[in-house]
Parts: sequence; structure tokens; C-alpha cells
Amino acid sequence: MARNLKIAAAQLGPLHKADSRAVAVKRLTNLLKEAHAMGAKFVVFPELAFTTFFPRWWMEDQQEVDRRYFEREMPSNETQPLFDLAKKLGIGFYIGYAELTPEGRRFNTAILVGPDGSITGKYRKVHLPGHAEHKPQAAFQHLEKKYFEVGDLGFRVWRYMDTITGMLICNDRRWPEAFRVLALQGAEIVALGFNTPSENLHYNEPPALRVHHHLIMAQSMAFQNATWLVETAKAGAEDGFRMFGHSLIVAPTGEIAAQSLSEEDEVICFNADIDLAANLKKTMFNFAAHRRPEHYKLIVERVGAEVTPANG
Ligand code: CDV
Repeated sequence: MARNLKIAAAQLGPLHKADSRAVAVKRLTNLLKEAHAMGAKFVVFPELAFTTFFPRWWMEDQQEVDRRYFEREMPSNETQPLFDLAKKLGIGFYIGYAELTPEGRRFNTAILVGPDGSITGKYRKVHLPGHAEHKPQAAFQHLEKKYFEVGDLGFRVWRYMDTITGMLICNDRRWPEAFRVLALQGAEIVALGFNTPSENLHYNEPPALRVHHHLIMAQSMAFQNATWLVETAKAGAEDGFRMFGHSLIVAPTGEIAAQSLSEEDEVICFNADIDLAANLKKTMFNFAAHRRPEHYKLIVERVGAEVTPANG
């Protein structure tokens, strides 16, 4: 029996500082309805999908940050309509949000919600990019290291809608290790939401090159790990700070099956044959037959690059 799952990436255009949770939830529910009309059964929303990408702002009043941007419960009264609609439509989804735990810990989090409305899995972002200190000279900040702790749940997969699905968040897509840990657990779908500024905070880089990196990473990670990969952007100019779109659904062959065209709210959808990866998993990327972990020790032992002496 072929296993097919109609997957959608539900891209959000900009959410500004002044946009309320209610505005965000209304737009998310509209995207969900559009995905449903396209026949989607699993919808991937962006990273930090209920608010503007707030780590671009230096803010000192943590109580205010918590109130405006963090979720103490999921779902809450404000986010419940999205869960209710998804359950009514029988759609499962991935969504990212800023999580404030009862112990006062803060994470950049994503959840996998089943078509029955229950939360199947949670992932807390491991690779936090940017910095913790204020950079007043910079055009904008990237303060994920200030606002969030490194995720403490590891890289996991879940049996989900007759597939094996894992979650990552944004910057994780630049790290092959994250994908490989999911692939070693049999991942068939990797869902990932992102917010990626079109400008490089650190040095001058053509925006087109940043999109190029995004595309080649997605294609290579999907192929090398023989998995479907869904990457969904929050895009466009949020209060004047532009982020690129290019939400993607990539097949395990490394081919882009669907890609967004705008930097606005947009749904892309593809009927994914989950078993498309079966041949790859049995041959080229048969891990059990071909991997040589005894030669990969440095990957877990060493964090930063250290140059060994010549011929050492
Ligand atoms: N939200 C992110 O993790 N953004 C990073 C930016 C800072 C480069 C990304 O990897 O896209």
C-alpha cells in the first residue's frame, strides 16, 4: 500500500510589532483553510509564528517581552481557534512559538499537533544563532542567545500520521548533524519553520546568495538523509526589516517539489509519496551498511575547529 500524505507549507508574510496575537491567529486560520481546500492533511507553519520576529529588537524589560511575545500555555485562549479549526478539518500541523515554562525558562519551540488536536511532540531549538549582547551599531539585532536557552529535548522523531516525522527550527537547517540524528531514527519527514533576514547582520552579503544557501542546504539535507523536508518561512518586511520567503517542500531525491513565490501569506502543497525514499535507504544511504562512526568521533568530541599540525 502506497503511503501518500498531502503536505503544505503555510508561509506567513510579515507580522509587525503592532500586530496582536488575534491578527496572527486569524491569518494562520485563513492559511489553514486554504491548505484544506488544496487537500492538505499536514500543514507546516513558520518559526515563532504568533508574533513578529522579536529577537531583532534589544529590549530590557523582560516582563514586557514575556507579555508581548512568549506563550505560557499552548494552546491558550488566544491560540485555541487554530487548534479548534485544525481538529474540525482533520489536519495535523507543526507550529513554532516562544515558550515560557512554569519554571520561568524560555525556549524557541515547535510542536507537532495531531489531526485530533492533541500535541504529539515538542522540540526546543538547539542551534541558537546570533548574540546575547547589545550591538547598538548594527542595523538590527539577532538576540536569540539573549532571549532563549539552548533546547533541552534533543532531536527526536514521532510516529505521526502513518509516517516518522522529526522537527527542527530555522538555524538547525544549516547543521548536517541535526538532520543525521533524525535520519538515524528513521525520519521520513522533517518539518522546519524559519525566519531568515535578507541582510547579513555581520557583513555585506548579496541577499540572492543567502537564498542560494537556503536552497542548496535544503536539497542536500533532504537527499543525504533520504527524507522529505518541509521548510516554511515567515517572510517580507516586518517593520521595515526584510526576511526572504522561498518556503519549500523537498523530496528525498533532493528535488524541489514545491516552492513559494511571494513574501506574503502563501500556501504551497504537494502530495508526498512517503515511500519514495525506500530505494535510497536500501542502497546509497543504507546507513547500517555504509556508515563508519568509528571515524566520526571528532564530531561529538570537538566543538570548534582546531588546526592539527601539518602531517599530524
Ligand atoms: N531564525 C534564525 O535562526 N535565523 C538564522 C539567521 C540568523 C541566519 C538562520 O539561520 O536563518
